[in-house]
Amino acid sequence: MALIRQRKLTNQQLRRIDKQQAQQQESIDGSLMDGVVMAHYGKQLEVQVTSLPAIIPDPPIVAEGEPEPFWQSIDLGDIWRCHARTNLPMIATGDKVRWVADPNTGFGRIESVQPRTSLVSRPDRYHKLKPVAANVDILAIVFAPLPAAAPSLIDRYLVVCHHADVKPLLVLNKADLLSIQDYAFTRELLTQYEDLGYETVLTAAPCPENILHGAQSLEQPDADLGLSHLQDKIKDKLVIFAGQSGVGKSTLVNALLPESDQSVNVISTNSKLGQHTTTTSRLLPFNPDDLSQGGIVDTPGIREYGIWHLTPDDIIAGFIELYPLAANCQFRDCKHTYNSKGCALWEAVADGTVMQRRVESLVTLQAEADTPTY
Ligand SMILES: Nc1nc2c(ncn2[C@@H]2O[C@H](COP(=O)(O)OP(=O)(O)O)[C@@H](O)[C@H]2O)c(=O)[nH]1
Ligand SMILES: [Mg+2]
Ligand SMILES: [Zn+2]
Repeated sequence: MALIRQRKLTNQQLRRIDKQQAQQQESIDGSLMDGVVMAHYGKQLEVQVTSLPAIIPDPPIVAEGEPEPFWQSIDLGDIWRCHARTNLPMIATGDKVRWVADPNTGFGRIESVQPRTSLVSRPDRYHKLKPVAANVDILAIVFAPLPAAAPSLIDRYLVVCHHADVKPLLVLNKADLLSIQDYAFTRELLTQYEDLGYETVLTAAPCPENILHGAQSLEQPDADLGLSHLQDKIKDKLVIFAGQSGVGKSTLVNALLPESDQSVNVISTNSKLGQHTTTTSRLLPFNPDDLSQGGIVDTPGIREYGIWHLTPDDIIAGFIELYPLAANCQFRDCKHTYNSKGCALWEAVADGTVMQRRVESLVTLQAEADTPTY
């Protein structure tokens, strides 16, 4: 066995190292500031300045005739390109971070990540689970009379919300079509989820198809069929919109954001790194100057949200009315299928205390989670 020779340092050397480290730490501490991750491009991130550092660096003094060196002042609300320290866990859009900015390069470095209130993850194309949005308050599950709502998809998103610690909000969009298309079915569906304790809201997004926009709803003569009820519910919150294609997510998101052109104030750097291509997700604030007023995390691909990473127990935990009943099933490993012996869920279906389709949704999702697709 090879002997590892430890170099012995004298006390004086140790003291000197301690002092150097303390000095380095002090200079980092003075430059540290708060920020929020606004977008994520693989290795690079965009961070918005939400507090200024204790020590604000002075711009260089340029002698007459000398060329001006690159200098980027640190201002509240600006967005900087950043790298993360290598030893940090994976960072997501919406993360609150402590970071330092270097005015000489226009680049920042994330030093630490603050504790999260919630974390939405999804598998990347290699089926590896990636965090995509942190500190999201609400996941808006959007559905519509047309294309017709798929209740099992709503149940799937409710499971996702439960697992990510995000509050679900059921948004029935295209309410202008309610009086003519599938009225009874869609209204009943909404009531079912309200009875389970979930919040719901009706919207009609401003768009050419919406002929009733601005007019009064047949159902709620006093209600304006626009966005105000949704706006009330997501005020000061960070929201993700999910749901089937064609239900109006993009239309809603565009109507909720202050400028249709979501160009952001990204600090240009003197680097030659070129343009970024894809982003995993981006935070679009309701008020770009005040992130505490919330916003929308635009996350491509959340539609195809797989649940293979969840266990059957995780999944039933997301069925809030079924979860407490499962303890009464005759067998601990009950699959809760129609002919499972002594299944408490099906007894409750027979009693009419729970909905059959919710139990069927549960069984489908648990089976899916049991059979990974990769
Ligand atoms: N009638 C009606 N049409 C809508 C409403 N919201 C969106 N649409 C239309 O539905 C179609 C799909 O909308 P889009 O926002 O692209 O859906 P997404 O796939 O969920 O992002 C578009 O033609 C929209 O103009 C609405 O509230 N009422
Ligand atoms: Mg869209
Ligand atoms: Zn059972």
